[in-house]
Amino acid sequence: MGILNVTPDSFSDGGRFLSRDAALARAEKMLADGADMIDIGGESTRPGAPPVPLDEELERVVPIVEALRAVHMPISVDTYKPAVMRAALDAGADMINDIWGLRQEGALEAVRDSGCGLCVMHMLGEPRTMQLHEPFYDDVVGDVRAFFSERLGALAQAGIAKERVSLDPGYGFGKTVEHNYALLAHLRATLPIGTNFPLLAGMSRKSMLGAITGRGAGERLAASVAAAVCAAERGAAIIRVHDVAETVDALKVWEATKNAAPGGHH
Ligand code: PT1
Repeated sequence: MGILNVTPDSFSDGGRFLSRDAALARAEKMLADGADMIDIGGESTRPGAPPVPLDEELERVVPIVEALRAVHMPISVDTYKPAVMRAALDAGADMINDIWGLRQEGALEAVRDSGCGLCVMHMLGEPRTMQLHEPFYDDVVGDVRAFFSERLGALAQAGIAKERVSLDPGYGFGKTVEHNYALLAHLRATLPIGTNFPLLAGMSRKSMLGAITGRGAGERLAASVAAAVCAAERGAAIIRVHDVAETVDALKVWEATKNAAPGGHH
């Protein structure tokens, strides 16, 4: 899954049509580099980022969904607002990626009848404040698993088929560095017992990588690729990244090890 931010700071062009073209070009490059889906986001949800008003998010996201839809790209939309979900689905989005795990009032109803794919992410607290106070868990992997079970119950109750759902532990969303690495090391153990939902992992360029390497946000490519391979090895089915070409190369090497027999024959 390739990340396409459509916030005003993400494209230097200024004018609206220019940025629509720039977004389309970036999406096309990510698909050519091997992405299977483009994740469009109109509001930054990194720690401390301010919320974006509804009309602003709609203005940013919907034209880009339409532009990508027109050239038949698989589209995910990263939003927690039910009105944006509805507008994105009307415009042809294939998936809704919700950092709030469809907990906002009206979210379940907004996605119920469309048949779209869903990503239910775990977050402790809310983006503006989630990293301000030291996040606390009794047992982070167990707590995330319990959260997934609760949300799966709510989705089932709303009549949403489980085949539509993927689950994401939410790296960097109300977690310490230790919590994040526990969730990476034991990714499969976040799945509710007896289930096999696709797991989505998003660690690209995040501070959990800076904490280990000492590198700033602009120099975390190698760490991001390593994290992606780790996540794949530990059961991630979908990996959300900025640097598609580099990640796809690394995952091809990882995948080649899966079919290799000890004798070196097929
Ligand atoms: C994610 C994700 C997302 N992350 C899904 N959607 C972001 N499903 C946006 C940092 O610590 O992991 N899964 N949408 C971006 N959020 C962050 C969080 C960015 C933390 C940076 C950090 O640096």
